[in-house]
Amino acid sequence: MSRSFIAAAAQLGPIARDEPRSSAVARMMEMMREANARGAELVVFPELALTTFFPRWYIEDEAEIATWFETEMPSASTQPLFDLAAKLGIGFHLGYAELTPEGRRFNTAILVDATGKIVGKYHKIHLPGHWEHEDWRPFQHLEKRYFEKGDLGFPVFDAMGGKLGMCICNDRRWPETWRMLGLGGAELVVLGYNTPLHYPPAPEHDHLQYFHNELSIQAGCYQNGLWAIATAKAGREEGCDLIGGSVIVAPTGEVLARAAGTDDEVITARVNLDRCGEIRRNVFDFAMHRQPADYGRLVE
Ligand code: CDV
Repeated sequence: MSRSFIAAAAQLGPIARDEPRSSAVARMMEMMREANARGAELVVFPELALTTFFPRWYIEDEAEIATWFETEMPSASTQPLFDLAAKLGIGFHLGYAELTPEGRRFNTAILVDATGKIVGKYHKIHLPGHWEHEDWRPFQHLEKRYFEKGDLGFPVFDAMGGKLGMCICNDRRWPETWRMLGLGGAELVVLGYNTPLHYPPAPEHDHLQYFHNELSIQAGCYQNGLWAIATAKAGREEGCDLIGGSVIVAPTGEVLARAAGTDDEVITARVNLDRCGEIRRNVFDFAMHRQPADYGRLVE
């Protein structure tokens, strides 16, 4: 497979609380067709892409919580997306809430190859938010309540002719995420996010939400010499505004494509994995310049 290919971020607009998975999947299939028509070989969908962002509600009833989770993948409602990917010969990345056979709950992302086969899985490690209902918040962010911390580390997979890693939303703000993936040899990192425009614990930074999104991704790409495709679920979802700003970023840190709005939108750019060397053979040549013996505090 060529190490130079067109890739797409397929940003989703809001998903209503009562919108069935079949509707979200139909929207993603339409964007997959558009990405394919533009020559894309990989399409990246957002975090928790099958439903509304349910951690904004406090739910006590276990049976009700379970309705937001997938017990199998592909499932009856997602099978059409897998079938279309195989028919078009296009790979994809998808985020969803996973309930394992052992009853464990994860915020999960998968990588599916051009034959429709799952070739990689990641469980979100940096879970933001809180555990219990907090009255003062205009909306909740209960990821710590509904999900366990990821147990798979930061794996890197052989895909798209190179090495591909994943992370999910809040992970992108942490330099450790990018460094772990960079040290694992990742040449492309794909991720999805649901980022409210209003961050209740620090509202004085609300006007910086788009800036901090790009800052984190651009820094991660540059400091590790890798590509990123970052895809939002965006727009006013059940009264909560989510940022858009999906981007495709080069190893130089340059933004090559950016979503313009906050609805369903496909952006594309050519990803040439050989360009990682522009950074990795130079200022961030890890073997030559990294000094891990002096980084002990990072893992204390
Ligand atoms: N889904 C997320 O992880 N959202 C966080 C918000 C809550 C800060 C984010 O990092 O965008």
